[in-house]
Parts: sequence; C-alpha cells; structure tokens
Amino acid sequence: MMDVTLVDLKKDFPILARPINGHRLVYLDSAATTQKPQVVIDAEVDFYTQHNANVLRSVHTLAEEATTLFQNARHTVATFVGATRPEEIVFTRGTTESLNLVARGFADKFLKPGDEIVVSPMEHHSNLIPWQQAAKRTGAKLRYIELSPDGQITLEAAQAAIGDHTRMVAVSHVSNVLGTINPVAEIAELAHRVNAVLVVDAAQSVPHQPIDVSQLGADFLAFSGHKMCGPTGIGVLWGRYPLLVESDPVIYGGEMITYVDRETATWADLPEKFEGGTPNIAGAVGLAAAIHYLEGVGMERIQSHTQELGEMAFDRLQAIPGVTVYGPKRPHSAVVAFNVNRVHPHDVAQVFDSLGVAIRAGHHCAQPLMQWLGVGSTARASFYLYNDHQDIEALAHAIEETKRYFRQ
Ligand code: 7TS
Repeated sequence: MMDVTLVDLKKDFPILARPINGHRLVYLDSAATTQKPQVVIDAEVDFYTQHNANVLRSVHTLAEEATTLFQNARHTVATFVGATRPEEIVFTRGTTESLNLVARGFADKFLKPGDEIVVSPMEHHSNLIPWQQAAKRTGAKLRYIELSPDGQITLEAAQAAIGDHTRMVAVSHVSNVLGTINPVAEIAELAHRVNAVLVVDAAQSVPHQPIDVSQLGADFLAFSGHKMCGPTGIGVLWGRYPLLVESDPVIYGGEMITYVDRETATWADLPEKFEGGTPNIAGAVGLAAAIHYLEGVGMERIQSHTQELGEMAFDRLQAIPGVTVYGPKRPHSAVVAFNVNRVHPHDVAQVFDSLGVAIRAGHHCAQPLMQWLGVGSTARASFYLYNDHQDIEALAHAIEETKRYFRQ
C-alpha cells in the first residue's frame, strides 16, 4: 500500500493542478470519466515509445513484447475482479460495447418468444437499449423491477419481477444518477433460482469497491477503463467461461478465427473469438497501470473514502434550502444528483464552471429514470479517490453562488 493519505493523491493527477476560469479545478464529474494519474499516462507513452507493435501476429521482438504486455494486462484485470481464468476477460471499448456483446452474442441465441428480460428503471441507456433491441429480435419481453420511493431495488420488488418466464436479468450494480447500491448477490440468487442469467452493469461499481465475481453471483459483468483512472476506449466484459463458450462472436474479422475457406469460417478460442480486429493495445496496458495504481491505494480504502464523500455531499446538499437531492440517504455511492429549485441544471452547471467546479447536467443517459423522477434533467456531482472534504465545501459554495446569481 502506498504511504499516502488519500488527500495527497491529487498530486498524482497532473490535470488537477490546472486552473479553470481563474479557480482551482474542483473535478466532480468522475462518473462521466475519471482523471488519469501520471503513471497511467506514462504507461501509454512508454508503450508507444518502446514497445509498439500489433499483437498475436508477428514474431519480431516488438511484437512479442507488445503481446506479452497485452496478455499481462488481461491477467491483471482477471485477478482484479477474481475471474477464474484470464480467458474470461474480453477486452472491449467499454461498458456499452460489453453489454451489446452479451445482448447480440448470448441473448439473441438464448432467448425465445415469451421469455422475459428483467431490467430496472434506473438503468443507463447502455444497459437498457441492448435489451429492448434483443427483445425485438427474439420476441422476448422486457419486465421492470419497480423502485422504492427513494430509488432502491428491494428484494420484494425483485422477487415480484423475476419469475418462471425470466431468462435474463440485467441490472446496474450502482446507479450513475441516484447513487443507489443494488443488492446484486441477492438478485443473483433470485435469478439463478429460475435458471436465468444475470448481467451486471458494473461501470459505477468496479472503480469504487473490491469486486470478486465469484462472490457477486453475476454471470456477465461489464465495466469501462476510463471510469477507473484508465484510458478511454478500453473496457471489459467478464463472463462465466461456459457462457462465453456458448456465445457467438459479434465482430467478424482478423484474429478471431481458426480456419477460413471461401464459404465458411470457424472461431478462435476465448477470448480471441470476441476480439476481432486490432485491439486497443495501449489502452489495455494503460488499464493495467490504472489497476496497479488503484490496488496500490487499496480498493477498500477507495470504497470507504468515495462512499463517505457521496453520503457527506448528500447530507450537505439536502440541508440547503431550495435544493432537491435524489436517491437513497444511506447507503449512497459517490454520485449525488440534485436540482436547485427554478434553475435549469444546465444553468447550474454553467455557474459552477465559472467557479472552476466541473459537474454534469442533463438526463445522464437515463431517460426512463428521469421520467420516474418526474424531472427532465438534474445536476450531478460525482466523486473519486482524488476528491476531498474541501471539494464538497466548494460544491456547497457553488450552490449558494448559483442561488445568489438567480436571486433566490
Ligand atoms: N453504465 C453505467 C451505469 C454508466 O454510468 C455508464 C456511463 C455506462 C454504462 C456506459 O459506459 P461507457 O464507458 O460505455 O460510456 N456513464 C456516464 C455518465 O454517468 N456520464 O457520462 C457517462
């Protein structure tokens, strides 16, 4: 473990030293993408300056070095999430591509007319539209787990939605809007009781907490490198080995075959079957560097730090008159969605930006959730390991300034 307090970590992220509009940058948009520590930037630069070559193809020295680095990155990811074998790790562009891969490669083959896919209204569009489309293609039906008034999935609600016709359940581990932490292990039990397959969108959980796929009970798990200090354009699909073996490839081309003749082709073993074309090699190397960095800090420490920030921000904002905060009070992850009464969230974000405070405003790619909340959009502050209590004060100050600006 690194001998640093989490507050000192700001130094590891060069961009955080950049002033924005004459102010210290207070970066509160990590749920959209996290900043990158110097070690991750260096790992990518080192790859391109010292080892760059395509992977799994040529026998020259650089090609072998690049292949070793790429496969080492796969091992790093496998160990990080507790996969039983590295072949269970498929590199993708991100969570979105991972979930689409399951929908096309597995669900299309597995689902029959009348089968049910269970989702929740809090899903990011990435974990909803692929299932809407899979339902259209296969004749399956979508069924929703209804949320509790504060935006949680209760076991009773999950039980009411998961039944004899359920073949797949697709839920997020942590909501990117409400900050809800869903009871995935219990949902897994309900799904498995009826022989359904559980797909977990872990885009907002893998960056924040230790994950062991064998304990979580998921059958597929999707996440993105860029939300955990890694580069953009690299993500992961983990799947149980037999389910991946059963799944069809969805990208056809180079390096995903064993034999091709004029009419037919046969598929390579896992995971190459799913990785047609040249992969994001430098991205995988950068993701491995990010994982080593996070492990150096300690995932338990990151979890307690970012959850504390989320809960503290929730309480702080809820105490400000004229502010509405969404989602459960406890437990609450590192994401806090809110509205300032009678001020459009985009205007809120604009005032914040003038103060150097970066937040997101909009529907957060969760329009059915906005419909459930009865709002068009919200502002959202989200935290990561480099944020601290001062950043929450800056958030609260920016809200007061917004109210002053709009004369409330
Ligand atoms: N699922 C969840 C829960 C997410 O938060 C996101 C991205 C995705 C899937 C998609 O990830 P991608 O890497 O494939 O884009 N969420 C956000 C967000 O909240 N603001 O910007 C992106």
